[in-house]
Amino acid sequence: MSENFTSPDFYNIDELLSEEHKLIRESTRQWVSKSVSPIIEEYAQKAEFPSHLIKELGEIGAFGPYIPDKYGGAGLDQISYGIMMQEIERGDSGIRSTSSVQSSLVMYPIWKFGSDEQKEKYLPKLATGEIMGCFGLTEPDHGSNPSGMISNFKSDGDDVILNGAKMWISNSPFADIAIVWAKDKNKRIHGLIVERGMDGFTTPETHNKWSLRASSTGELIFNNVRVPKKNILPGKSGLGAPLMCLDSARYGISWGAIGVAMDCYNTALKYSLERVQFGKPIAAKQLQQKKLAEMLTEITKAQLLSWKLGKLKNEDKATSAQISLAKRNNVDMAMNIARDARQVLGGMGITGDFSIMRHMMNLESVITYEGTHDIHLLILGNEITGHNAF
Ligand code: TGC
Ligand code: FAD
Repeated sequence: MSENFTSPDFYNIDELLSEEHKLIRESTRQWVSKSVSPIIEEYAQKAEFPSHLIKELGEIGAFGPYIPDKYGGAGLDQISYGIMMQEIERGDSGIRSTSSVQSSLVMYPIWKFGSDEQKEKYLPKLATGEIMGCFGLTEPDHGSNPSGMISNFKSDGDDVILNGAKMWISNSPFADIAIVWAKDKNKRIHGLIVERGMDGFTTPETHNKWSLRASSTGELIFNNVRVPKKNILPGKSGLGAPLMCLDSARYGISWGAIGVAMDCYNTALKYSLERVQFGKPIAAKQLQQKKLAEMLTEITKAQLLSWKLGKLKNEDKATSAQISLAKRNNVDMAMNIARDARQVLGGMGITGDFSIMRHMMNLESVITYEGTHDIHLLILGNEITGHNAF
């Protein structure tokens, strides 16, 4: 199915894209069809991250697409970044996670808040995938409310001593560096670059997930870890710093969810045209047409939403609340489409012969991480009313 993938474009949204956008979409799409789609189900079934894809993700420019080329990024615009996330997530949300964590949660904070020395040391290697990073904000007792975090550090000469724990961290089991958010003695949040191999730093893997099985998730544990002060990101402190990173990643997810929805829609459409019951293809039945028509409607609305958000991001005008609206809407949209598409396939829909069930399970993580569905609603509620209901 993926080899001949064409995305639904009911409103001719392609007219809104540049030739460069379309080229990026085509090359990313081809890579996904060649390198991800044929192997991803097997890796998901055995709950293993396909680590051989890291080098290829670097080669197609999926690490830091919008980071300037002087730091090894591709220097592309925000719509290009979104299109790449759409295409990669069409393959699998876990592979998009790897790309968006590296880009928006590791390279972005180093680029925006890092010293020149940090940028030169880490960004070019992160862009190729020679080194991989992860992002530690969530703690066992502080998920939706990261400002309550207890991870902390104390000054000791040229170093700080870091203590605490993070959980649910994508890519932590194999990451070479972690961007860790922790409080100083004044309870102010800072970002620190913690390197694998530092004494007292461990990254145990989280097992038994039913979702994002082809992505590696784990903890970050800091037991008196001595981190050089030169590894603190100097450019910004406070909760606003990690939230700026999240804005960038949440924007990418709004596009990624469209990729999942397109894949589910295309699979359901093709199956419904081929599957005959009661003497006719099920596509000829009104109940199945209703599902397909509503899928196409929701995909079209989401495409326009993310494209306009990308324009606003290109102009540096996108607000956090606008990003919350798009992440929340598009992931929910993709979940509903995955559920309906699964039903169109009947019993076949639950097998690994098709991508739908894997997508559906992955979306249970996507709707939870980077701010839950509820939290994004509360962000919008706050924006509309001026009343914080967290
Ligand atoms: P609040 O008092 O509202 O704000 C604290 C400070 O931050 C500022 N701020 C922002 N700055 C930049 N961008 C944003 N989006 C911002 N939102 C708020 C704000 O102005 C304030 O600044 P200042 O100077 O006054 O201190 O904060 P709060 O404690 O009430 O919490 C707000 C809330 C709930 C919206 C926020 O904490 C939140 O978004 N919670 C959800 C947590 C979350 O999204 N975690 C994600 C963890 S990372 C992850 O899931 C990666 S998954 C990776 C993958 O595999 O793809
Ligand atoms: P909680 O915050 O405990 O929420 C539980 C429920 O309560 C949710 O339904 C929530 O919406 C609701 N709730 C919370 N507060 C309110 C409120 N004020 N009003 C109403 N309802 C509320 N984190 C990282 O830092 N880095 C990563 O790389 C990362 N990767 C992840 C990968 C996976 C596979 C998963 C599942 C999570 C990942 N996370 C990561 C963590 C993720 O961001 C958190 O799971 C998420 O922010 C929610 O936190 P929580 O799980 O502690 O849920």
